[in-house]
Amino acid sequence: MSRLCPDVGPQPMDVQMTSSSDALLDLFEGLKYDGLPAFSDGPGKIFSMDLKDPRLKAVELRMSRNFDADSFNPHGISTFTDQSDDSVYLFVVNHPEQKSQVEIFKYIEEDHALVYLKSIKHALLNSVNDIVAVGPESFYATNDHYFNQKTLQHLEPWLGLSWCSLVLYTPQDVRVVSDGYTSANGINISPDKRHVYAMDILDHSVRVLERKEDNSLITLKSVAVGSLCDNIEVDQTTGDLWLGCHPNGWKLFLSDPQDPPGSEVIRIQNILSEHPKVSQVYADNGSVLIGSSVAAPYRGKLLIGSVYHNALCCDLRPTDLN
Ligand SMILES: [Ca+2]
Ligand SMILES: [Ca+2]
Repeated sequence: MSRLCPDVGPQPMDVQMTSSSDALLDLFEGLKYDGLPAFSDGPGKIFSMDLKDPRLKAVELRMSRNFDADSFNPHGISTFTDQSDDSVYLFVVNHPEQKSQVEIFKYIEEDHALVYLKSIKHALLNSVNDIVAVGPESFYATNDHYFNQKTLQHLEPWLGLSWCSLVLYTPQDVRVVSDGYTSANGINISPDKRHVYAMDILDHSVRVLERKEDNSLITLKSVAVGSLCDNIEVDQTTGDLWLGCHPNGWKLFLSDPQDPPGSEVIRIQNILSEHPKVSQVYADNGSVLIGSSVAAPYRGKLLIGSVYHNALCCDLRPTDLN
């Protein structure tokens, strides 16, 4: 069984499960991005949704006044929970006027509020797609393009270059930690924080990297996924990867309402083993959900976000639960 979430506006592109006290929430966003159609003229927003509530009600998070909400154009998101005081920090890739920067907020769950802390800009963070937070002010970021100039960015996919990178940002240290990606997209981390997973979307593969003490990353392998996969969610209990994918890149690019792009969700089990299991959990020709970009499992349900559409909530089949 599946249904579209009633009050999540178009383009909940990225989803992040958070856990503070016993409540689990998802945070959503809307995006205007070069090369994709925009569905609203207004600035982007972040929502929370309590998946335990069957009404699937989304609540827009209030942002503190010291943040420039008018130019907010959010893309990838990630959270970090400080174990010392249970503070939750929300990191958001933002593209004001098509530039790239990372915003850090403190998330006050009980008030449905985001307190703006700081914006991070750096020459190495030139075309950020997604981030994974590893400290209150530290993260790994993916760059989906190498060039800064828009015309060259449009050419990049056709040139077959593998010049995109992963960047580590900490207040003391900013550097490229992995390179050779055709276009680096979603990024996430294993539950024990020892492995990082980064999607190379045009290579149809996810790269598995070992994280060292000094935050450097060593490539262990690439796992073929057979689709254009976008964002990565990691099940905190099983360590499985859940990928929101674009089964047809041309349709995504053309975005014809008469022939919309479809949706696909792929799960990878035992990714660190010699024989990872890659399986398709959801597929749709666009008649139910258009342009899936992320999928997050939660207690037998799967929440799928999209670059074009509302969010979709499905019940997982019993065979997909283990
Ligand atoms: Ca993300
Ligand atoms: Ca993405």
